[in-house]
Amino acid sequence: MKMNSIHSCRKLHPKPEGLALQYGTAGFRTDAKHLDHIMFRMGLLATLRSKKTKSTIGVMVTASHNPEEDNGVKLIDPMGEMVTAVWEGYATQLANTEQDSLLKELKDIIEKEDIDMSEPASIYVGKDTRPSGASLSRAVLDGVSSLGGKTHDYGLVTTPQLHYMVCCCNTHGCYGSPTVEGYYQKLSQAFLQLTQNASNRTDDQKRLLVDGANGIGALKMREMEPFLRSKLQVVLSNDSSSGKLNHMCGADYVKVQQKAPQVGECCCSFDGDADRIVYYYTDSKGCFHLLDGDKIATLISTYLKELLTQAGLNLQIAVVQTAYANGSSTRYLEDVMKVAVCCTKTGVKHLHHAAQEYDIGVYFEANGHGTVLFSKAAQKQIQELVKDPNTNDERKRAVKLLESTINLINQTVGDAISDMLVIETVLAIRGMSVQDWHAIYTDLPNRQLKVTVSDRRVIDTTDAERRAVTPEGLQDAIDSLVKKYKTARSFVRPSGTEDVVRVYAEADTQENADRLAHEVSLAVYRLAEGVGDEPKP
Ligand code: G16
Repeated sequence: MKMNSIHSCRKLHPKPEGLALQYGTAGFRTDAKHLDHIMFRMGLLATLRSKKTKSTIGVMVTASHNPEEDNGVKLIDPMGEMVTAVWEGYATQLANTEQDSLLKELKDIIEKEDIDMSEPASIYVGKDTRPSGASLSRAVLDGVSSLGGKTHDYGLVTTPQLHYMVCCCNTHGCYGSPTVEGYYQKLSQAFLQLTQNASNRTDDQKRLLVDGANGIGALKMREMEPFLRSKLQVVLSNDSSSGKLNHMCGADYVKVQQKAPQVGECCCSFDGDADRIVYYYTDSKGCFHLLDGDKIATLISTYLKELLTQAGLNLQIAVVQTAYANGSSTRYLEDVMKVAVCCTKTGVKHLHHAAQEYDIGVYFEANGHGTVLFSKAAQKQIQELVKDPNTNDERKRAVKLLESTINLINQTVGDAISDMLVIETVLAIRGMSVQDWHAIYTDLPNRQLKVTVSDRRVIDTTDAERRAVTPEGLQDAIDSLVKKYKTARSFVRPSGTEDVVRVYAEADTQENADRLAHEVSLAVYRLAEGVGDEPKP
């Protein structure tokens, strides 16, 4: 092992003494100026992971929905999924080790994991459009080369594109070709195939206003447009040409503020690294209507369930949600659609794992982060039925649609571009407008707030984050506040991407949801050492 080169290189990326950061919901995230050493060390760790798994590993430099000044890093495992929990632990240890213990920490990981250091290593690196991305991704590359690993720097890509590349590489091209062009070709071919018979869509119905959050998604959408051959007319706003990343735009702004950065009959917003999407429209009275991750999960699972029935396939389909899922969506899925629903902690990694338990697992966080997983067995059954000469026309049509839908979906992770094309496909095939989709069920009014406390780790939760275990008295306080309102629910949890506690409340009216969220925020502020002024209504 080339310890000498680490010795010399680590001087370039020193860790500020005492700084401690956690590998959170989606990697490390904080102000970009604190991240140089983290990036270098994640380059080192990714190299070890690559040697251990004998596969290509991804490192994405992004802070997604966070403000432009922040940055972060996510590690991507061989099949394009998030790195495993044990390695998240190593990431935190390595990140927080003081400079003079760095070599010892590396040796500990190598020993624990029994890594053969003579194995080659290959790392794919990507970044979003943040100004800090260039120097931070160089620090990742330095880390990899310190341990003799090889890198492929994809430069500016969306997070899901990098996940896709990693999966393509490790499946030796079975998942697709590991290039940005290969990604556009795979998705656009599936989209064109799926929508070829939905020719009754008017130009107005093909028109979609896309808010690119002033980020990488806007750049990549522009590149992809010619591949869609006018089957979808994308009108881009917040396209990175002038505005600030995620500022008053993007999926997180739309979902949390419940406000539209653009007015139209059919709009969607990506987030900063294009792994989330939400839809919305403004009606003739000027009212804003949101179609979030829950609505997307409902639309897609209804479509897949219908195709399974038409194809005569007996595959189990389930929807995975988090505590943020609107109560109405869960009721609709369970009671009307008769689909199994399961709830996990926040974080795509948790939903992804749960979805792998089913033949078809549709997972979406309410914030618009999600995708669909098809088990190997399910994909095999679908492919066999396509080839079976005895399949009648109706079944053949359904099973071909399923096959193309699988190609359109980025199964490695939530992907705003892929999800958008799936949604447009479903709407086109079913002849639905966004307004028809919105009318499927009515969301319970809800509100999300943030509270700043001196140490958000004092809040510990259980039951998929639906109940607070600490600080003492907080859950009792929430329970008695919830009792004051009809069809109400509320929970609190420490964010894993920002230094805040998140508060969620839903109730029978918007006024009550707002009131409950505020009262719960006050309880958090008082019982968990709130910082600054008391939350105002
Ligand atoms: C990340 C995660 C999501 C999570 C979101 C908010 O999204 O990938 O799973 O829902 O952060 O997490 P938290 O509430 O813990 O801050 P993104 O799009 O920012 O990568």
